[in-house]
Amino acid sequence: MYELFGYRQSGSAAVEIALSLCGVPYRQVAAYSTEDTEAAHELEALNPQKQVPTLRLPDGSVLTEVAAILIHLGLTYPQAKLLPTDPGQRAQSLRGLVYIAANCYTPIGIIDFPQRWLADADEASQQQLIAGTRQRLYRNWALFADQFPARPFLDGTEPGALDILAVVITQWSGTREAMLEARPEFHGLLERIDRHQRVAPVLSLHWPE
Ligand SMILES: N[C@@H](CCC(=O)N[C@@H](CS)C(=O)NCC(=O)O)C(=O)O
Repeated sequence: MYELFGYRQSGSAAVEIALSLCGVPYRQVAAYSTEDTEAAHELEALNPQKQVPTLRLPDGSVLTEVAAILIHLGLTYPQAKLLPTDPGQRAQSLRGLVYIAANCYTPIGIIDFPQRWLADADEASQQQLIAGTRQRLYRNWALFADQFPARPFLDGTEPGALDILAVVITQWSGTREAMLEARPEFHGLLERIDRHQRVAPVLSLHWPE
């Protein structure tokens, strides 16, 4: 059985949504790096970055990196329609997943843990790093909105892996509010994905209205 190491309101919500669409049973383990729990130690043993989502596969192997996990599930369970079947559209979807992981998920780690990048820096310097990273995060989402069209969803007629990752990773650091201002159409798309029946049941467990 799959075993998902995750946490409330974290990136693991995207994997929960995907697993539910795949219709496969899985066990959830609540773990987070800052907690001194048995589950957090187990997470670190599986993933030295001690980050969620971390997915243990039925064969015992371990998958980290949310984009890789979503792509793996999309390829393994095509009936879940996580990835477009058209090769050109699928290529853009893979590009989008990697774009979000690299350009929009990574900044969140800097905002949440500035001391990892500026060890021994004073509070003012850390706040400066956070403010600069936040502006870059909003810029990266605006550029995403400009390059990835909704047809009517990012993955086509129904929300797929790219839609799922976008709605989860925009939950933090004021991204939704920034997009309402900078890219209102994209903000509207995110709200449509939030409410879609393929996404809402699991997403709302993490972010109730
Ligand atoms: N590169 C990873 C990033 C995962 C990540 O940053 N997860 C956050 C939760 S949303 C985390 O576990 N943070 C705790 C930490 O970095 O100590 C991915 O793409 O999946």
